Amino acid sequence: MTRAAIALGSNLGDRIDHLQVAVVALAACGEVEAVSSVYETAPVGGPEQGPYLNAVAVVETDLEPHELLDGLLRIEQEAGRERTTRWGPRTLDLDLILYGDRMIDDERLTVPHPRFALRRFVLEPLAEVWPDAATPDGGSVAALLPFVQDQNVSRINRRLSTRPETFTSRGGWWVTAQGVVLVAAAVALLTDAGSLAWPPWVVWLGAILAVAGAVESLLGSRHLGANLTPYPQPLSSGRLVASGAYRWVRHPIYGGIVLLLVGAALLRSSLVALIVGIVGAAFFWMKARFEEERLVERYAGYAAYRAHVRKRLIPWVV
Ligand code: A4P
Ligand code: MG
Repeated sequence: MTRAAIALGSNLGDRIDHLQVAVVALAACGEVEAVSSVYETAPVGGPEQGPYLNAVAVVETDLEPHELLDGLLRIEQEAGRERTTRWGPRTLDLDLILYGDRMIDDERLTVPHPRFALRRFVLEPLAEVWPDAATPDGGSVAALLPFVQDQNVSRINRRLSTRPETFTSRGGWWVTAQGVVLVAAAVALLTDAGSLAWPPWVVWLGAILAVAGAVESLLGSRHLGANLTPYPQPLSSGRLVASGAYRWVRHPIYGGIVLLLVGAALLRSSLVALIVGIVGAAFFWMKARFEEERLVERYAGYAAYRAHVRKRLIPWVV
């Protein structure tokens, strides 16, 4: 068994998913002993391109170095890797950084990776999982770190798992809770009408809010087309939905539901429904926040989209 370090990088499409799938797939190359944190890193070299997510995995392997390289290339292929420009954007890049303390240099493989010592996006995660790894000059990985501090690298709050885990399964709790909120609102609206004697203008305000909410939700779903998710998921190659309602507000469907719930409660003069509506507003605000954290991790372009479209749920309001 030999200990090998593999650097993972992605800046195209669903970045975190590509890294996650790769970590699980690495089991075919050996035993995945440790996986570093995930770092968002400024691109080094190549054309102008979006930021990368990088990480390093340590694998105990029985494969010979060239067999291991073949395994890595296969995983890259499965992630839809296309080779166009050198150092250009990529769905997934897997580089063999170290293979024990072996030195290899032939037409297919150079180990240690020729540029790893110059790159903070490799050294920082590598130092986390294998700090005393020997470098060709006889030093250690940790000792190289001070020389690359000027490069922009920040650790994100997300671990990669060696077992398959999906955004959908993690989002399952939110979807269930959303169902509970919506059912509670429907029950309150049906059973508690007229519990308060509100003046007519409040009832009118409720009608206006409810209609505005329905319009906002419908506009939101219309611009998602077949890709019906309530947030601006990229359509293809990382291009975000940025048309229609999504030019003004980042979560129009959720925002519309909030307006509809509160508006309908006022319209029906129902205190219980109003309370459910307010709880629902807080809930959808938190759900939108959770999804945004995931989207920022996943898509290189999402942070820029967020800076451009500032409102989250209701245009001009919040
Ligand atoms: N090859 C030779 N040695 C190795 C090795 N140790 N590991 C050969 C993997 N492959 C190795 O690789 C081309 C060929 O290199 C392979 O077929 C293999 O036979 P490639 O993946 O098509 O090309 P590449 O990755 O674009 O080339 P290179 O020169 O390895 O690129 P780098 O140096 O990996 O740079 N900025 C940030 N922030 N984060 C990044 O991850 N990555 C790059 C790519 C540029 N800038 C980046 C990042
Ligand atoms: Mg590569």
